[in-house]
Amino acid sequence: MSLHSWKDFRLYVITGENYHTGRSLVDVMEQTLLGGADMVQLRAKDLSKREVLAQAYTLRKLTDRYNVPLIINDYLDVALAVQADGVHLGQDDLPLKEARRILGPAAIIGISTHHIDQALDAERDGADYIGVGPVYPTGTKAGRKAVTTDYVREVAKQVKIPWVAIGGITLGNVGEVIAAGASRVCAVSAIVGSEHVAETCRSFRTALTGQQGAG
Ligand code: TZP
Ligand code: MG
Repeated sequence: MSLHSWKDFRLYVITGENYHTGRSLVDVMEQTLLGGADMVQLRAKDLSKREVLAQAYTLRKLTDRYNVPLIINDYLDVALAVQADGVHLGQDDLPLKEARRILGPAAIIGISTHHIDQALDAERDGADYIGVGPVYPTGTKAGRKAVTTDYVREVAKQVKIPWVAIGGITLGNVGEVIAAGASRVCAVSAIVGSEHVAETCRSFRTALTGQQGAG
Protein backbone atom coordinates (compact mmCIF):
# COMPACT_ATOMS: atom_id res chain seq x y z
CA MET A 1 0.00 0.00 0.00
CA SER A 2 1.36 3.46 -0.63
CA LEU A 3 0.13 6.56 1.12
CA HIS A 4 0.12 10.11 -0.14
CA SER A 5 1.46 11.08 3.23
CA TRP A 6 1.96 9.22 6.48
CA LYS A 7 -0.59 11.68 7.90
CA ASP A 8 -3.31 9.82 6.02
CA PHE A 9 -2.92 6.81 8.31
CA ARG A 10 -6.10 5.34 9.77
CA LEU A 11 -5.13 2.10 11.48
CA TYR A 12 -2.06 2.17 13.70
CA VAL A 13 -0.97 -1.15 15.17
CA ILE A 14 1.44 -1.51 18.08
CA THR A 15 3.28 -4.73 18.78
CA GLY A 16 2.27 -6.64 21.88
CA GLU A 17 4.09 -9.92 22.06
CA ASN A 18 2.27 -10.97 25.23
CA TYR A 19 -0.81 -11.39 23.07
CA HIS A 20 0.80 -13.37 20.26
CA THR A 21 0.06 -16.80 21.77
CA GLY A 22 3.04 -18.54 20.20
CA ARG A 23 2.93 -16.80 16.85
CA SER A 24 6.05 -14.96 15.74
CA LEU A 25 6.33 -11.20 15.81
CA VAL A 26 7.02 -10.99 12.12
CA ASP A 27 4.11 -13.26 11.16
CA VAL A 28 1.63 -11.37 13.31
CA MET A 29 2.82 -7.99 12.12
CA GLU A 30 2.80 -9.08 8.48
CA GLN A 31 -0.84 -10.09 8.96
CA THR A 32 -1.62 -6.59 10.24
CA LEU A 33 -0.03 -5.11 7.12
CA LEU A 34 -1.94 -7.47 4.85
CA GLY A 35 -5.11 -6.38 6.63
CA GLY A 36 -4.38 -2.71 6.03
CA ALA A 37 -2.45 -1.39 9.04
CA ASP A 38 -0.86 1.81 7.76
CA MET A 39 1.36 2.70 10.70
CA VAL A 40 3.30 0.31 12.93
CA GLN A 41 4.93 0.86 16.29
CA LEU A 42 7.44 -1.37 18.02
CA ARG A 43 6.70 -1.28 21.74
CA ALA A 44 8.52 -3.84 23.87
CA LYS A 45 8.69 -2.80 27.50
CA ASP A 46 10.02 -6.13 28.80
CA LEU A 47 12.91 -6.70 26.42
CA SER A 48 16.55 -5.68 26.62
CA LYS A 49 17.73 -2.89 24.35
CA ARG A 50 19.52 -5.45 22.21
CA GLU A 51 16.38 -7.49 21.78
CA VAL A 52 14.43 -4.37 20.87
CA LEU A 53 17.11 -3.47 18.34
CA ALA A 54 16.90 -6.91 16.73
CA GLN A 55 13.11 -6.66 16.50
CA ALA A 56 13.40 -3.15 15.11
CA TYR A 57 15.65 -4.31 12.28
CA THR A 58 13.18 -7.10 11.49
CA LEU A 59 10.21 -4.74 11.47
CA ARG A 60 12.12 -2.17 9.42
CA LYS A 61 12.59 -4.74 6.67
CA LEU A 62 8.94 -5.81 6.87
CA THR A 63 7.43 -2.32 6.94
CA ASP A 64 9.68 -1.21 4.08
CA ARG A 65 8.18 -3.99 1.95
CA TYR A 66 4.71 -2.58 2.61
CA ASN A 67 5.81 1.06 2.49
CA VAL A 68 4.40 1.67 5.97
CA PRO A 69 6.02 3.96 8.55
CA LEU A 70 7.76 2.33 11.51
CA ILE A 71 7.72 4.13 14.84
CA ILE A 72 9.81 3.05 17.83
CA ASN A 73 8.44 3.45 21.32
CA ASP A 74 10.79 5.17 23.78
CA TYR A 75 14.19 4.54 22.18
CA LEU A 76 15.63 7.26 19.94
CA ASP A 77 18.90 5.40 19.57
CA VAL A 78 17.14 2.32 18.23
CA ALA A 79 15.08 4.50 15.87
CA LEU A 80 18.25 6.10 14.53
CA ALA A 81 20.10 2.80 14.23
CA VAL A 82 17.45 1.10 12.09
CA GLN A 83 16.36 4.24 10.24
CA ALA A 84 12.86 4.07 11.61
CA ASP A 85 10.49 6.83 10.58
CA GLY A 86 10.11 8.17 14.09
CA VAL A 87 9.52 7.66 17.78
CA HIS A 88 6.63 7.63 20.17
CA LEU A 89 7.14 9.28 23.56
CA GLY A 90 5.11 9.41 26.75
CA GLN A 91 4.76 12.33 29.12
CA ASP A 92 7.69 11.08 31.24
CA ASP A 93 10.04 10.27 28.38
CA LEU A 94 12.60 12.53 26.73
CA PRO A 95 10.92 15.91 26.15
CA LEU A 96 9.66 16.54 22.64
CA LYS A 97 12.03 19.46 22.00
CA GLU A 98 15.08 17.37 22.92
CA ALA A 99 13.87 14.50 20.76
CA ARG A 100 13.35 16.88 17.84
CA ARG A 101 16.83 18.32 18.27
CA ILE A 102 18.31 14.82 18.16
CA LEU A 103 16.18 13.35 15.37
CA GLY A 104 15.73 16.39 13.14
CA PRO A 105 12.75 17.87 11.32
CA ALA A 106 11.95 14.86 9.13
CA ALA A 107 11.35 12.41 11.98
CA ILE A 108 7.78 11.60 12.97
CA ILE A 109 7.43 12.28 16.69
CA GLY A 110 4.27 11.13 18.44
CA ILE A 111 3.34 12.03 22.00
CA SER A 112 0.93 10.24 24.35
CA THR A 113 -1.59 12.62 25.89
CA HIS A 114 -4.24 12.11 28.56
CA HIS A 115 -5.63 15.63 28.91
CA ILE A 116 -6.38 18.48 26.54
CA ASP A 117 -3.63 20.64 28.10
CA GLN A 118 -1.05 17.98 27.21
CA ALA A 119 -2.49 17.73 23.70
CA LEU A 120 -2.26 21.46 23.09
CA ASP A 121 1.26 21.60 24.57
CA ALA A 122 2.40 18.80 22.27
CA GLU A 123 0.84 20.51 19.27
CA ARG A 124 2.49 23.82 20.14
CA ASP A 125 5.87 22.16 20.69
CA GLY A 126 5.86 20.55 17.25
CA ALA A 127 4.59 17.01 17.73
CA ASP A 128 3.69 15.33 14.45
CA TYR A 129 0.79 13.43 15.97
CA ILE A 130 -0.64 12.73 19.38
CA GLY A 131 -2.07 9.64 21.02
CA VAL A 132 -5.36 10.18 22.83
CA GLY A 133 -6.09 7.71 25.57
CA PRO A 134 -6.49 5.27 27.04
CA VAL A 135 -10.06 5.79 25.91
CA TYR A 136 -11.16 2.65 27.78
CA PRO A 137 -9.52 0.72 30.62
CA THR A 138 -6.94 -1.69 29.21
CA GLY A 139 -4.67 -4.39 30.53
CA THR A 140 -2.01 -3.29 28.03
CA LYS A 141 -1.55 -0.11 30.04
CA ALA A 142 -2.76 -1.23 33.44
CA GLY A 143 -2.99 1.47 36.09
CA ARG A 144 -3.66 4.31 33.67
CA LYS A 145 -7.11 5.78 34.15
CA ALA A 146 -9.40 5.78 31.13
CA VAL A 147 -9.91 9.23 29.62
CA THR A 148 -13.29 8.22 28.10
CA THR A 149 -14.75 9.45 24.83
CA ASP A 150 -15.19 12.88 26.48
CA TYR A 151 -11.49 13.51 25.91
CA VAL A 152 -11.77 12.23 22.34
CA ARG A 153 -14.55 14.77 21.73
CA GLU A 154 -12.44 17.55 23.25
CA VAL A 155 -9.46 16.72 21.03
CA ALA A 156 -11.70 16.51 17.95
CA LYS A 157 -12.80 20.08 18.66
CA GLN A 158 -9.44 21.63 19.44
CA VAL A 159 -6.49 19.75 17.93
CA LYS A 160 -5.36 20.41 14.37
CA ILE A 161 -2.45 17.97 13.99
CA PRO A 162 -3.10 14.27 13.33
CA TRP A 163 -4.28 12.38 16.40
CA VAL A 164 -5.12 8.81 17.11
CA ALA A 165 -7.46 7.30 19.70
CA ILE A 166 -5.94 4.44 21.70
CA GLY A 167 -6.61 2.22 24.65
CA GLY A 168 -9.06 -0.62 25.01
CA ILE A 169 -10.43 -0.09 21.51
CA THR A 170 -12.09 -3.16 20.00
CA LEU A 171 -14.37 -3.91 17.07
CA GLY A 172 -17.19 -3.69 19.60
CA ASN A 173 -16.56 -0.10 20.67
CA VAL A 174 -14.71 1.44 17.70
CA GLY A 175 -18.00 2.84 16.39
CA GLU A 176 -18.40 4.85 19.58
CA VAL A 177 -14.83 6.20 19.24
CA ILE A 178 -15.48 7.19 15.62
CA ALA A 179 -18.77 8.81 16.65
CA ALA A 180 -16.79 10.87 19.18
CA GLY A 181 -14.77 12.29 16.28
CA ALA A 182 -11.83 9.92 15.77
CA SER A 183 -10.74 9.13 12.23
CA ARG A 184 -7.64 7.18 13.28
CA VAL A 185 -7.41 4.43 15.84
CA CYS A 186 -4.61 2.45 17.37
CA ALA A 187 -4.86 -0.93 19.02
CA VAL A 188 -2.72 -3.66 20.47
CA SER A 189 -4.66 -6.50 22.09
CA ALA A 190 -7.78 -6.38 19.92
CA ILE A 191 -5.59 -6.84 16.85
CA VAL A 192 -2.43 -8.78 17.66
CA GLY A 193 -4.32 -10.95 20.14
CA SER A 194 -7.06 -11.82 17.70
CA GLU A 195 -7.25 -15.19 16.02
CA HIS A 196 -7.49 -13.84 12.48
CA VAL A 197 -5.29 -10.77 12.57
CA ALA A 198 -5.61 -9.64 8.96
CA GLU A 199 -9.38 -10.07 9.03
CA THR A 200 -9.61 -8.05 12.25
CA CYS A 201 -7.60 -5.26 10.65
CA ARG A 202 -9.90 -5.28 7.63
CA SER A 203 -12.90 -4.94 9.91
CA PHE A 204 -11.29 -1.99 11.73
CA ARG A 205 -10.57 -0.36 8.39
CA THR A 206 -14.12 -0.90 7.23
CA ALA A 207 -15.36 0.79 10.41
CA LEU A 208 -12.96 3.70 9.86
CA THR A 209 -13.33 4.25 6.15
CA GLY A 210 -16.70 2.77 5.41
CA GLN A 211 -14.95 0.78 2.69
CA GLN A 212 -14.06 -2.86 2.26
CA GLY A 213 -10.44 -3.83 1.83
CA ALA A 214 -7.11 -2.29 2.67
CA GLY A 215 -7.35 0.76 0.37
N1 TZP B 1 -1.06 3.95 25.33
C1 TZP B 1 -2.26 4.33 25.78
S1 TZP B 1 -3.29 3.02 25.93
C2 TZP B 1 -2.13 1.93 25.37
C3 TZP B 1 -0.96 2.61 25.09
C4 TZP B 1 0.27 2.01 24.59
C5 TZP B 1 -2.36 0.48 25.24
C6 TZP B 1 -3.22 0.13 24.08
O1 TZP B 1 -3.38 -1.27 24.03
P1 TZP B 1 -4.79 -1.97 23.83
O2 TZP B 1 -4.48 -3.44 24.03
O3 TZP B 1 -5.23 -1.69 22.43
O4 TZP B 1 -5.70 -1.43 24.87
MG1 MG C 1 7.40 5.76 26.73
